[in-house]
Amino acid sequence: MNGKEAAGRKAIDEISDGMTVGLGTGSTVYYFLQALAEKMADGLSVTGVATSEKTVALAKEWNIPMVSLNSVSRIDVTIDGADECDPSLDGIKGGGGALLYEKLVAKASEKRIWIVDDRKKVEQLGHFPLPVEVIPFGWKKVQALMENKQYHPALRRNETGEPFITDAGHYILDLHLEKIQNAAALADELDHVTGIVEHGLFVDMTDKVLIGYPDGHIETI
Ligand code: ABF
Repeated sequence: MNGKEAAGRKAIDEISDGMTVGLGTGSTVYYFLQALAEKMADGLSVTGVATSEKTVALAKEWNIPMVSLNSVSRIDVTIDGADECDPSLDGIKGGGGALLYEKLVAKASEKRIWIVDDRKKVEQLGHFPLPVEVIPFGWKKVQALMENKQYHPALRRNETGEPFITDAGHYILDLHLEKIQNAAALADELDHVTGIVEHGLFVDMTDKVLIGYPDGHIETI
């Protein structure tokens, strides 16, 4: 068992019968969905709210009943991955391109839990490029602004070299910052840039992080 699988399977402890569960995106969440499907085969009953088309497809494959975010009044708990997490439980998300829907689901959740392996645990955010979701119209103007700020933006491209397109039809600029001195201040700055739909700084947006290690043990922060 690797760290991601250990964390993914441990997250099952947070789920109880009848819950509405936000289902994140990524390979760590894949292990959680697998464990959830096993528990459902033993009688657990939950309803899922997806954060990406990829997750919808996995949930369908494993017969996890899904509802849309618009149709639920409350999400009991959301289990999601992350790309980096620091000691204050702030993180960078969006390496998989699902940051906008993930943040919408997280904001609608009573409780949020991240599941990561030990490689995601950092002292300071920023080494992982910060995803910034932008609308295609005028994206080069936003890129130029980020360049002027020395944020070293790079348009995310897919394997064919075309711009990566998010589920919402947007582009992503990845900011190569290396170190983020003040995540809250940077998040506020990006929140006010016209053309930026959302960014991957999740500040004060998780209640618990389950960190899985290669030997299978779990650290909870
Ligand atoms: C998703 O999980 C994204 O926000 C993040 O980029 C990704 C991490 O993927 P993995 O679990 O595959 O490392 O929630």
